[in-house]
Parts: sequence; structure tokens; C-alpha cells
Amino acid sequence: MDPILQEIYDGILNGESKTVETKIRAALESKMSPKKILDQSMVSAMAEVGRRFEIGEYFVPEMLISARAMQVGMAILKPQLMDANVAASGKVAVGTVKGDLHDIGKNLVAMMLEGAGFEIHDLGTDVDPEMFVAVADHVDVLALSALLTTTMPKMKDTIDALKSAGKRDKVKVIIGGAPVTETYARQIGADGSAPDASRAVSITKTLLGT
Ligand code: B1M
Repeated sequence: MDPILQEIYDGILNGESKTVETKIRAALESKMSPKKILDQSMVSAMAEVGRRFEIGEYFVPEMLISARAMQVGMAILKPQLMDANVAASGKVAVGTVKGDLHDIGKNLVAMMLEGAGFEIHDLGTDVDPEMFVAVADHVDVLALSALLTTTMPKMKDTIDALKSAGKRDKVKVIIGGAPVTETYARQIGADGSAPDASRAVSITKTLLGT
């Protein structure tokens, strides 16, 4: 791995926000692409945090400080991932489903969609199905994220709530997050799913024909 990417990776693993900030700025100054920084050091560092948590080497506090360092890094990259030349091509409400507080993946999806020209309404985390239903009339796409196997069923509850409110045909629904599969998306009647933020953009464009 490129030494500067390794330093960013280690900075996230150790929850050193200041190091992450300094090294990302240095990488950008050296003209490294923001996408490369994100994919090759930051996202893979978070996967390693998850692995360490699974084997009992990290606990919730370590996950939290790594998450904080990741968010600091994402805030620096955000302006770099925006393309000032793209016009808004649709409205998307993004949110992490009820009971789930993981927001890094959801924020990344929101950032990439915004960068691709979509107007974003970020509903945050722990979003009730009813909240998604309430915004369905005002957006073209609802983008639901879940990181826990225990909160995935809230995606189905949200789609069922849209159906009960007679709004299912008014809005497209895409879902994603580590435990989500295309099979699950089909099972619960979502319009699609994406394994990462880039593909969340392509599926949104396909669904809206933009
Ligand atoms: Co949590 N956590 N966590 N956690 N956490 C996981 C998800 C876990 C897999 C860790 C593990 O065991 N290996 C595990 C879930 C196991 C399971 O359900 N099978 C877990 C657990 C168990 C928990 C708690 C229950 C721990 C506890 O309290 N005992 C607890 C639950 C809290 C809650 O939500 N109610 C908890 C808490 C936390 C923290 C708060 C400490 C922190 C979150 C901080 C935050 O988000 N602000 C945290 C973290 C950081 C993680 C890991 C380590 C990293 C998640 C992350 O940010 N990844 C995670 C392990 C892992 O994922 N390997 C883990 C980086 C991010 C870029 O990836 O979010 O996957 P991700 O997003 C990807 C794709 O999934 C996709 O695009 C993104 C990349 O481009 N994507 C979409 C996401 N949403 C999408 C939506 C789309 C399309 C694509 O369309 C709409």
C-alpha cells in the first residue's frame, strides 16, 4: 500500500482523527484521487475495525473512535467528491432504518449521490417507517440503509407502510448496507439494492432514467 494510504488506514484503525486529517490533506495535495483515498484506505480500515470487533480485539469504544476518525476524513473529502458542473437530476431521501445507528455508509451514499447531482434529504439514523412515508410525496427515491441483521426487517416494514399509505407507486425504494442482498431486496419488494455507494448512484440513475 502507498505509505500515505497506510498512514490514513492506521490513523482510522487507531482512532487518530488529527493524523487522519493531516494525512488526507497531504494526499490530496499530492494529487491523489479522493476516490482512491476513500476506497483503498478509509473503507478498508473500517472493515478491519469490524473484523477486530468480531474476534474480540476491539470493543464498542474502539469502534466509536475509529468511526469518529472516519467521519473527520469524510468531511475533508466531501467537497472533492462534489462535481459543481452537474445539475440536480432528482430528489433522494436517505436514512438508516429504525433501531440502527450506523451512519457512515449512509453518509457515503448521500455524499456520492449529491456529487452526482441529486438533491439529498438526509433523515439521519433510527428512522421510523412513518418518517419515510411522510417524505415519499416529496422525493423520487427513498434510500434505506441498514447495518444490522436485526434492523433489516425495518426495510420491509417501511415498504409495507408505504403500501398501506397508498404511496408505494409514487416513489422508488433502494436498499443497502453490509447485510443486504439483491435477493432480500426482491423478497421485500424494493426496486433495487446496491453493495456500495458508487453502485447506489448507478442504480438510482437507472431507476430514474437520468
Ligand atoms: Co457496529 N456493527 N454495532 N458500530 N459496526 C457492525 C455493523 C458489525 C458487522 C460488527 C461486527 O460484528 N463485525 C455488527 C453487526 C452484526 C450483525 O448485525 N450481523 C455490529 C454491531 C453488533 C453493533 C452493536 C450491536 C454493538 C454493540 O453495541 N454491542 C451496536 C449497534 C448500535 C445500533 O445501531 N443500534 C453497534 C454500534 C456501532 C458504533 C456506534 C460503535 C459504530 C457506528 C458509528 C457510526 O456509524 N457513526 C459501529 C461501527 C463503526 C461498525 C463497523 C465496525 C463499521 C461500519 C462502517 O461504518 N463501515 C461494522 C463492521 C463492518 O461493517 N465490517 C459494525 C464503513 C462503511 C463505509 O461501510 O456502512 O457497510 P458500510 O457502508 C457501505 C455499504 O454497506 C454500502 O455502501 C457503503 C460503502 O460504499 N451501503 C449502502 C450502506 N448503506 C447503503 C445504502 C444503499 C446502498 C449501499 O442504498 C440505499
